[in-house]
Amino acid sequence: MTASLPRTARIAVIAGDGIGTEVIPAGIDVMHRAAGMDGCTLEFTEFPWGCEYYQRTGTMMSADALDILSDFDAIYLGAVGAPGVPDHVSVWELILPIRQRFDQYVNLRPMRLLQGVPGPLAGRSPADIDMVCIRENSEGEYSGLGGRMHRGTKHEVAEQTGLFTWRGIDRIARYAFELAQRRPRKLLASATKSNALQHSMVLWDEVVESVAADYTDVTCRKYHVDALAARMVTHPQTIDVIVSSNLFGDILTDLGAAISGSLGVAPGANINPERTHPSMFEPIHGSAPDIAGKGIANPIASIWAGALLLDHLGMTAAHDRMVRAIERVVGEGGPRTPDLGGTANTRDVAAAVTDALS
Ligand code: GGG
Repeated sequence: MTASLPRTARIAVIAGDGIGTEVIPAGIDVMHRAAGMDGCTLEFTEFPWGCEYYQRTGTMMSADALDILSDFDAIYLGAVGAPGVPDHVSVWELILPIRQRFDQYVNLRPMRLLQGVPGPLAGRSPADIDMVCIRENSEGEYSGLGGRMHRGTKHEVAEQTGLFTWRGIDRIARYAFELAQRRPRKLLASATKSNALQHSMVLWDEVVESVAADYTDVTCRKYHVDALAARMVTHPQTIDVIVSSNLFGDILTDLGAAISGSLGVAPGANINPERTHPSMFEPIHGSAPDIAGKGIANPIASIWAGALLLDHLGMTAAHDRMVRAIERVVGEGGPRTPDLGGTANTRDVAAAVTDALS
């Protein structure tokens, strides 16, 4: 029996700061059109949360923000961060509480060199760079545990504790193995550092190894994260799915975006696989204050994140249509923003992707 297509979806939008406010409207336009082609209606509700809100009110979101967001089918996030607001405030008062409260423990980040993009690695084709990172998104190095003592003195001490649980590693590893099983190469690279982190990463290795026994059709190899970073550059064609801790995945996916040509093309999905809470979709880039306001930010990462959102809601045809349109615009010499060597602006690229939907 085929599942019926959802007819409407309610999506909370937090465009946030900087270029988030430029790329998210572009993504919304494309999503409306792509979903509308199947007769689906998307209702977007925008929330003014972010650094400007913080500067006015002293908090990044309203006190009831998480309760409000819990009523939506999904959350579409732009970027947070602005000069004058410490980065740990913008991340710890908006992105991380949403991920943690809604148990979005999977951070899925595709990293693909699209046809026609001049990536920085000489001689590499799209077949060589086609990876997905499954980053643990609820604990690890971003558990928030720790503190500072003797502030402002020469005796100051800071402690940041990574929290790794058997359950947290087991569930992210299973998600990654299941994804690897559905991909042609069926390869899984586990990012570790158990030679130096003798508690957390040894537990990580043990749990990943025990989960591997349930997925014998997947070839799983562990790599120390430093060696894996080098391998992504020197032998990207050997990497398929990566499973990583929170911090390692954050770093590896910026690297993966860079070898795919630009951070401006890299989407991310913060997924609650059990669907007990809404999932959140975002470009992986930040607010880019250096180019904010110029209208030249690449909207592809946001459009692609929007496609992942629709796929999560069961609108798979709309997802496929959006990804094909991105591939067509980039691959057939359509408009490009400066990060990809072009001179087009955000709106030109979004309009070209909308026109390429079919
Ligand atoms: N696109 C959302 C954004 O602003 N990301 C910036 C960032 O540093 N995020 C931290 C993370 O992904 O953990």
